Amino acid sequence: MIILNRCSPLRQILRRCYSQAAEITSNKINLTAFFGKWPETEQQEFREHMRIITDFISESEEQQLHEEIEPYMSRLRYEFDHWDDAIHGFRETERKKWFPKNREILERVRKVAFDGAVMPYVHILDLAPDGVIKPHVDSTRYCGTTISGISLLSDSVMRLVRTDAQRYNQPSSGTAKELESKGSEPDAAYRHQPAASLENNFYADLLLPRRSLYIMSHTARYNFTHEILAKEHSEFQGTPVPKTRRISIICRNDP
Ligand SMILES: O=C(O)CCC(=O)C(=O)O
Repeated sequence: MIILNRCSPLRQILRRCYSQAAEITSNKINLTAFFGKWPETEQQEFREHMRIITDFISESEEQQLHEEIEPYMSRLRYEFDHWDDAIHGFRETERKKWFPKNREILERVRKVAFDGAVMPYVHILDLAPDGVIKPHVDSTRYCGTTISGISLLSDSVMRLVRTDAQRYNQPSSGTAKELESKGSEPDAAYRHQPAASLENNFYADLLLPRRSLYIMSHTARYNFTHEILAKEHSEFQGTPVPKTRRISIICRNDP
């Protein structure tokens, strides 16, 4: 159960966000911090294509998801050497069949994030407290326009950095195959790590509160790397965001 004590970092951030009245509509907190010189149209698109829904699941739903996953997950060992070097300190699995009450939650994800069409296998990624997801772009060979994730057990900060690669205007500028032939997707890896430095670039930090759902699609999914900041760098707008063990329940659509 989350108890936000009066001084908790998340509460401080939310209080500050709430006080930035101009940026907030009645039920929308600004959980995105923009850095660098964003072209206006690209920032507008990004806002549409990178959404966070806070309190997407209740505390008891978080618990029931955790209870279903934990018996399997706890038997796996955290891996610190991922074959594509994108993730450290993690264990993962895929699950197709869910208890009915958890199936209902995934049905809500399907409706809100995917317009109905989602892959049947759900990816579960359990990141150790000292685990990290390094900057990468999910391969267009294995994943379509949209990636969504429910965060369990911990808040975290996700950073999206504009890649140097040519802008991918899905869907008209090319299929995954065409992109590969242009050199944008060089191999069959699940995750690519294209050049995306912070210098002379623009990027965004997103506060992902525990029990929120993020929906990353189109420009946010194709033209930006995403990463989960390591605990020693986990801060949002200057306030530390303690990252403990985090489990994400990730849905994707077909390429
Ligand atoms: O844990 C998350 O929410 C993101 C996972 C991710 O980036 C990946 O599996 O490629």
